[in-house]
Amino acid sequence: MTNINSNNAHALSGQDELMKPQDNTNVEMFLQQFHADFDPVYSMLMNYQCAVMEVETKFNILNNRLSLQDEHNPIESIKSRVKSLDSIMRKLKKLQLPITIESVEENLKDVAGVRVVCSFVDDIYKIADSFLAQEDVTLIQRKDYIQNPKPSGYRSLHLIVKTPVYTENGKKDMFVEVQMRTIAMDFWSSLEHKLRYKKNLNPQTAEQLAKELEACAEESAKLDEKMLRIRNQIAEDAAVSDS
Ligand code: 0O2
Repeated sequence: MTNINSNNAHALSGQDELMKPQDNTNVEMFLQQFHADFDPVYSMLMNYQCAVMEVETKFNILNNRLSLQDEHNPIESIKSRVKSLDSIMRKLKKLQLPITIESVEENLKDVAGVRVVCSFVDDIYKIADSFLAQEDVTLIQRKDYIQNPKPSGYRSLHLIVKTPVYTENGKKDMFVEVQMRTIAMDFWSSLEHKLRYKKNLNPQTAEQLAKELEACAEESAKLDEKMLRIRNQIAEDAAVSDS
């Protein structure tokens, strides 16, 4: 079992002055200890980074292939992140889970995150189906907050998948959280995220803004529907005039 202890946690937080050897003659011992503490954590984060790159590549390839069929790029942008060591440790603590690498890999499914932003809602489902049909992608959990928005108004399709990364020690299956949404949903959720994390807002203002945001989410969903209808109408008319 590999503990994430204060030594390797500090190392990854960039607080390397805490790691300075007291005496130069001890440099070798210090380095030995440093690598023993640091390397397993670094390797874990690297595995998540590789999983993110694998998943991003899959979406980039799907985007290129589907653009041949539909004459538009269904994906507008892809954003990825690996959770920071601070957030990983805080989440383990909040869930009262052991602070070990094994515990991270078993229990946390959102350390690697990929956000896929599409122009149109139907593209989200088309791309999700093609992604999930790939043999090295295993669906673990699907939450459709587009069909069933959260009370806040939040809309997105969430997929937790497992996908392999190939390391110097062989294959390792990694969890990746994929969030798929339209440009409008993404715009909304970044603003709502700001409100969610503003600690010093007066509660009445916060409640008022949350209500306004809920109404914005409804309007924004209607806009997504209208844009899809218009795009389909353009495609149908173009097909008629081509025939
Ligand atoms: P952050 O800071 O974005 O990473 P869990 O992830 O298991 O703790 P839950 O509720 O089971 O929580 O997962 P869920 O509902 O699939 O949500 C996970 C992520 O979706 C969140 O991660 C947010 O990124 C996003 N999300 C969910 N609900 C909302 C919402 O109402 N508003 C906004 N803006 N984003 C939302 P984190 O870790 O909570 O936050």
